[in-house]
Amino acid sequence: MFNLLILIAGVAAIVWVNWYFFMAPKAAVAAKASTNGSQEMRITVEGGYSPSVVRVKHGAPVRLVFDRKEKSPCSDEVVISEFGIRRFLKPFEQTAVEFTPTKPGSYDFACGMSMLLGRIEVEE
Ligand SMILES: [Cu+2]
Repeated sequence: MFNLLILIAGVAAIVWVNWYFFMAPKAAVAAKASTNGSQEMRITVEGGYSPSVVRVKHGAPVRLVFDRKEKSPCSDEVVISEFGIRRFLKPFEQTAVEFTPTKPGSYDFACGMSMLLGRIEVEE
């Protein structure tokens, strides 16, 4: 009986971990307007992107500052294909990426191997 309880708890923990990391909706964080009119967001790169979902408005320049806190080869590059961006991120440095979304939509960004994932939500 006790073993069964441990089994159930174990299965529940595994289900929760999978849900949390792969299916839970990630809250979008709105970029902040800077003095020069661009929308800025600092994204920490360490085993993933934090925040991973960034909300911006269309029609104004966006400046994403990737703050890479690791040297794992996985996050060497960041790719935002919709905006034709593929940029090398130096370990333990900040790399700014700029583009201007012209229409609303949801655009993915990822590491060079599409393992680390993020999303840019462009609103009206
Ligand atoms: Cu990768």
